Amino acid sequence: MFESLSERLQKTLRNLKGEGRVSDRHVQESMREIRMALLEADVHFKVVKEFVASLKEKALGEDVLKSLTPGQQVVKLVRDELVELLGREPSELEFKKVPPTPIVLVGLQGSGKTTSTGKLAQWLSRQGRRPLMVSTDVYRPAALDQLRVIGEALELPVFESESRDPVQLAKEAFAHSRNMGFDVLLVDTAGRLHIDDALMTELEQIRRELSAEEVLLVADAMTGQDAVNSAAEFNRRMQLSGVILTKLDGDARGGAALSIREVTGTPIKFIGVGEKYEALEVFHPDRLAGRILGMGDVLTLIEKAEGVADEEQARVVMDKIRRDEFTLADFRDQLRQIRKLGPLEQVLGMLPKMGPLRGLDKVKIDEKQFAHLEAIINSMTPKERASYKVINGSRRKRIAKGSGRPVSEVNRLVKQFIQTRKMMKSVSKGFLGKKLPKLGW
Ligand SMILES: Nc1nc2c(ncn2[C@@H]2O[C@H](COP(=O)(O)OP(=O)(O)O)[C@@H](O)[C@H]2O)c(=O)[nH]1
Ligand SMILES: [Mg+2]
Repeated sequence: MFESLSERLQKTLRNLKGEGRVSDRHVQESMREIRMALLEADVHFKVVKEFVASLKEKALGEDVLKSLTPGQQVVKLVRDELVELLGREPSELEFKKVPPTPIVLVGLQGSGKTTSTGKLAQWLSRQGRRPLMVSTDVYRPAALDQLRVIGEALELPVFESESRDPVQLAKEAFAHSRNMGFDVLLVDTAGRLHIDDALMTELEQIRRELSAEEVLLVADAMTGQDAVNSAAEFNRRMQLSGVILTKLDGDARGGAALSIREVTGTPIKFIGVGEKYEALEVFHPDRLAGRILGMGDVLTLIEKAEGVADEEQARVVMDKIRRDEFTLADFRDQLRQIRKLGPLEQVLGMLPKMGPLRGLDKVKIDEKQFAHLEAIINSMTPKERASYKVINGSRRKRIAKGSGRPVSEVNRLVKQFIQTRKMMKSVSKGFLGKKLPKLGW
């Protein structure tokens, strides 16, 4: 899912990241690209307009243009705007103080209500709740059978009765859950191909009779703008408390996810990502934003790094690298900085799983190695630290003795240092556009 949107956004932002400085023009052009990418992903045009306007204002702000890493800053802005659009914090189900809590699932026919009822029942039961399911879709006998089959497969109870009146059925099921100690009642309702008045009246009655505060709209992400429009209509009639966005495993372009919250003001609470009953996830705005931008937790990493290294210091290092003046002493400083970020494996684990840094997240790091590297550099004379080229064979032997490490390790360090210089040079030219030279450890 979201592949084309991610690809386009990533490409645009990659171009920006490569720039040491960005100008107004760069930002304007990128905004145009972002706008196109969102429209192509089927995001509602009003949402796109506001999104880009707000982004542009921030991106053209002093902070970004003057920053050392303007491209990165823009990426961060895009990500923050996406998170904002998607609702910032995950939105949880509200349970009543006095159980049972009724949860009514509504939506168009085929959107995934019945499947989601089963998925949610299982999810709740795994959370330690005791859910009961009921279908009020009395118009199609097959609908009742469908939920019964799901209940059997999940080994979770489904309420049935003689009644063929949807509101009556819901009331009976509610009384049954209270009497039998079920703490959640999931009400799977009938759907229509289009929203119609009779159905809305029926759903509204069910909501009122059960005093249901959780009314979840089940919307099919594959239907794009239609899902958004019907969500707006359902919301107008039903006071929705949230959305379950289904079929995000398919080739949905993602526009629905990005528009629903903004258009309805209703949070996405869960997403359906497959036909299996396990395929239900709590919706995390930040994770989806990250996924769209294909960036793993790299922003957390940037934030951490920002906390450790101050900009001025970073500027000095960058200048040194550009002028080829990066020394072993600087290398040692950098090693110390990196270690301050935390255990290295954890740091590498935050890198994106795709792109040029692919695979680095799985590298095993021996923390002791870092201490050894530092010991070796400490055993060098200031002159050696300032210019690695003087470190000949006899000096290497002396350094090895002084640090208590084998000569082979000293050799390796010098080699690594040379490679790191090379790599940093290409990083300083914008690493996301280029392949990284292989690291030697
Ligand atoms: N791929 C995929 N299919 C889903 C998902 N949710 C539901 N479906 C499928 O969508 C179809 C309609 O689902 P159903 O629950 O009967 O929809 P209802 O008419 O709203 O009750 C079924 O074939 C489901 O297997 C999902 O998250 N991913
Ligand atoms: Mg159904």
